[in-house]
Parts: sequence; structure tokens; C-alpha cells
Amino acid sequence: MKIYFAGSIRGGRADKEKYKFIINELKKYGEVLTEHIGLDSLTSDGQTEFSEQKIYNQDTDWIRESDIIIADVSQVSLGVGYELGFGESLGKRIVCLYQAQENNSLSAMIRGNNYFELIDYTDIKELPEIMKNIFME
Ligand code: 6K6
Repeated sequence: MKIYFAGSIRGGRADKEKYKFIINELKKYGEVLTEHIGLDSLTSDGQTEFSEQKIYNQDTDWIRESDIIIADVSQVSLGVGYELGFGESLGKRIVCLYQAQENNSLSAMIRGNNYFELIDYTDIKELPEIMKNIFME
């Protein structure tokens, strides 16, 4: 099972500890192609030795080869939104995880799209059980 996990980078790194936690959980169910999303060294300026084009090509290749895309959409990110639309165009199974926050509401382009399996949660402690249910289906 190849899992593409998507989370914010240039959209902001406030949730990076949560991404690490999610990635570790996901590793129980398959190969996570995007482990770097949880890296501390990855900052919101997105500086890297790789060219932007190389990042785009690598990520879209990984999306093509993935069996499932799981995105934490709690933090607004243009890149994550793009990946979700691209994954949908390829017919991939897509699960969006959204942690409710004050002064933040999820884009209607995500919540309003019934193609996405949207799971709302309030505490990261709920995530292990949520993952279990995702992979039981
Ligand atoms: C190098 C090593 C680790 O990270 C880098 C540089 N940046 C990126 N590397 C890989 N994927 C990226 C990078 N920047 C954005 N993405 C993809 O877009 C990821 O798969 C994320 O799910 C998403 C984040 O988009 P933004 O708009 O928040 O940056």
C-alpha cells in the first residue's frame, strides 16, 4: 500500500508535529512516500537544494503511483489543494483530515466536494482510531 501524505509547507508549518505523528501512524499501514512532510528542517520558506520543477515532477509522479492520498487540510495550503484536485482527476482514493479551529473554516472546495472522504476531528488522540477505520474499508 503506497500512501501519499499531503500537508502544508509554504502554507505554514504550525502543524508539523502533528504531521510527524500522522506519518508514524500511517507507516503501520503501508509505505509513506512523503515522509519529508514531517521534517523539522522543512520550513515555510520551502528552501531546498531541489528545483521547484523537480519537486513538482517528483510529487506528481508519487501521486500517480500512490494507492491512497491522505491530506491534513487543517492548515490552508495551495499545494495541498492542488494535490487533492490532481489526485481526484486520476481517480485516487482521497481522505481529508480536518481539525476544527477557531477563526478558520475549511474551503467549500474541499468540504463541498463529496468525492473526498472528509473526517473532522478535534484532538490528535483520535487519529489512530481514524486511521484504523480508513484502512479497514
Ligand atoms: C525538500 C526536501 C523536503 O522538502 C523539500 C522542498 N519542498 C517540497 N518538497 C516536497 N513536496 C513539496 C515541497 N513543497 C511543497 N510540496 C508539496 O506540496 C507537498 O507534497 C505538500 O503536500 C504540498 C505543500 O504545499 P505548500 O503550498 O503548502 O508548500
